Amino acid sequence: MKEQIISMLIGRDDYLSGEEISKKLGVSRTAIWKHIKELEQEGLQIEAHPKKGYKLVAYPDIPAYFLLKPFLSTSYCGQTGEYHEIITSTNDRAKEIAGKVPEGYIVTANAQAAGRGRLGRKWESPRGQGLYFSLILYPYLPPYELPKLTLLGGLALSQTLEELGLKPEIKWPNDILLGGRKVSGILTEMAAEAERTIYAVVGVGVNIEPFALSQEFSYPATSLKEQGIDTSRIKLLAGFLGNFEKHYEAFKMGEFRDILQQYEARLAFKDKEVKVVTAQREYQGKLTGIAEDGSLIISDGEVFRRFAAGEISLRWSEEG
Ligand code: BT5
Repeated sequence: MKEQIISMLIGRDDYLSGEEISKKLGVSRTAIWKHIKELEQEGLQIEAHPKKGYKLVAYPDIPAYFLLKPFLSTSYCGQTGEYHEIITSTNDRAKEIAGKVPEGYIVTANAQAAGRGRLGRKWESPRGQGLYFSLILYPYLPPYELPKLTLLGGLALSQTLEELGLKPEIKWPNDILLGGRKVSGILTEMAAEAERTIYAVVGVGVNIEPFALSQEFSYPATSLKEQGIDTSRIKLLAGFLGNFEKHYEAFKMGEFRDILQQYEARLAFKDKEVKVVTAQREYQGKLTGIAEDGSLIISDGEVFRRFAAGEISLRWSEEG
């Protein structure tokens, strides 16, 4: 109910009468008033005028879908969703409800108790310090196409950061780097039958504030604050969703080539020596680019090898 009230008040310059709200939501004006008081206790500033009604003046920067409306340019991504003050993992929650909610539904959280990376790794998600969300999609595509969603996510986030004046690079397949340090990671998960995708979940974590890392990181980390950017999580999320939806629509129409080109233009370590570590062994070679199917191409001077996302980690070869 409170979320519905916010959705009605947000993005309006004028007052909305208590009567109109109560009529739309089918509850008494006293009930509305009680909800407004609760919202004020939660940090929203609402002006109440005895005749004119209510007006939302200010609200905290929580990445909740019901605060997105004024910033959203999408037709379905982020138009529905749920917000949690704390959750184990937004990806886990998204997988739980996938199939029961509309496409584009987002699960966002202010903190994650068990944020996850790939291959059982952790994603540190302290309260209020980052943006943590998962986007639920139902692509009508064969499962082998889905790793490309990670690339779409990386491109969309990079472009969102570019709109803030930053110069991100993408460490294939799923890390966004600023000044050579990791500011964001993407975790795409899915459920599929042999030929048919049931759902895909694109989970994104972005560091906003600097925080002390509690574990040894395989890669140096940074945050938007450390890169001189002060942005609201709501605007960042809305920017990402706008860019992502555009690419996703093109991708569903089979237009991946252009996306790939834009992705490659931001590729970290392009034409540099890198080390690729698979479960079985390590390869060293030059990172020459990304193949049509989204896999990574490494050349050791004689042989070109392709690596699919998910099975490897990529290291800057000088890291040792
Ligand atoms: C990733 O995995 O980078 C994917 C991270 C996806 C996180 C989002 S948050 C919302 C959604 N819900 C989830 O539960 N997950 C998604 P990977 O490439 O495996 O990188 C993991 C590694 O990054 C860890 O082993 C650490 O070394 C490092 N790391 C962990 N937390 C970090 C952070 N906050 N900033 C930078 N690096 C971090």
